Amino acid sequence: MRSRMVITATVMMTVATLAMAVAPGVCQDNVLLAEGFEDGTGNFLTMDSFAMLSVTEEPDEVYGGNGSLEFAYLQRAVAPGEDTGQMPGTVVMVFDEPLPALSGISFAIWSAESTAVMVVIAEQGDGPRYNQLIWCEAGGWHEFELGVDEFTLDVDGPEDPDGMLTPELVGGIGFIDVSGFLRYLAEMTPMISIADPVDQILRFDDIKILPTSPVRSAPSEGLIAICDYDQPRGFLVLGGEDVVVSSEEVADGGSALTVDYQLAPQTLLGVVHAIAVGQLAGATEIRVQVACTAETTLIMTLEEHREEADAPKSEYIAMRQINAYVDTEEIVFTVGDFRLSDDAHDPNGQLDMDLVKSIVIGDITALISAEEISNMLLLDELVAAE
Ligand SMILES: [Ca+2]
Ligand SMILES: [Ca+2]
Ligand SMILES: [Ca+2]
Repeated sequence: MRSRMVITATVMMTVATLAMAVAPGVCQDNVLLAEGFEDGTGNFLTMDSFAMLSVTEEPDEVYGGNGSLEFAYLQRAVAPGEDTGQMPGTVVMVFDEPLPALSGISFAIWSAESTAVMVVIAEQGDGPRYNQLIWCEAGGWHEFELGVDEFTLDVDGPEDPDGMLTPELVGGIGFIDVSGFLRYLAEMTPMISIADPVDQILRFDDIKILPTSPVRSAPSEGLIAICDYDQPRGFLVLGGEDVVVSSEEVADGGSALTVDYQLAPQTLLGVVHAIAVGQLAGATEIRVQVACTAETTLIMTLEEHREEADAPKSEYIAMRQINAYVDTEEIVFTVGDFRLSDDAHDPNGQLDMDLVKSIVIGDITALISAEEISNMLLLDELVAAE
């Protein structure tokens, strides 16, 4: 998404510019910096000149203590290169000083409209950017703890000379409501349903910058973990109408992702996962657990990263027909199952797993049948296997 590149670049250049001394942060043994919005909006800035940044003290709106940050803006499409003063849904927490021990971040977030938020950590200047997607379902507080090592380098941005995030160079953390880009995409293609612009509120509280990252269970031998869906992070949901994202407990003690939605004729819904380029090196197949309540034509698309700017996308597609109301089954796509999509181009004409930068799992039933679809799609344990 080239629009995302332009916007995150602008955000992070602004972060670097604004990384100046404001108020000293709270320092505890296990916390590098804490912000609970008990005394104003802290070191938060918005990149949206039409947005309102304030502290709410309404008891039923506050997560902890007496105050929470409230960020109100018009959720609307944002086009590539749009004026920096008009970046909808973008806030930044600026650090007073570098935090060399930065390893994780925890926070609580509340959203009036269900949306994906991209958390961005960037190195100063026009430095490399690292992203992590979280899903904020409307109407309740969600708690996240993210390890810096789980963030993915944005390959559409500047390269990172040393190949890893350097905490000493981080000037702040950005939060971007991704719906601005999704609305822009929806304007570009009739396959993605678009909602009218809407007044949106994000609330934040209890933000902690941590010297530790959460411990996650390691994947089994020979497997590369992509998304376990135990928490709503690592993906975004694109398209569909009346979309409700939830989770369902499964036997392994974790959770599966469930997405309820309607599809108008000739539209689709996709669950989009960002992949660190190189992560799938050596993989020969992709596996995912799937169930659905309507017979579904499921697609999986893999997109390769291209170094050349403005190169046509190299996108590969595989398809599978899934029966309704069958127990969760594991779907396996081997490299040989994928075909270059019609409007795509690949210089070497073959799918290179080590170049894959995104995986989309989509329901194209309404695109093919031209009928209205009501479905619940369950996904779990998206992994690659060697
Ligand atoms: Ca608070
Ligand atoms: Ca799971
Ligand atoms: Ca290729």
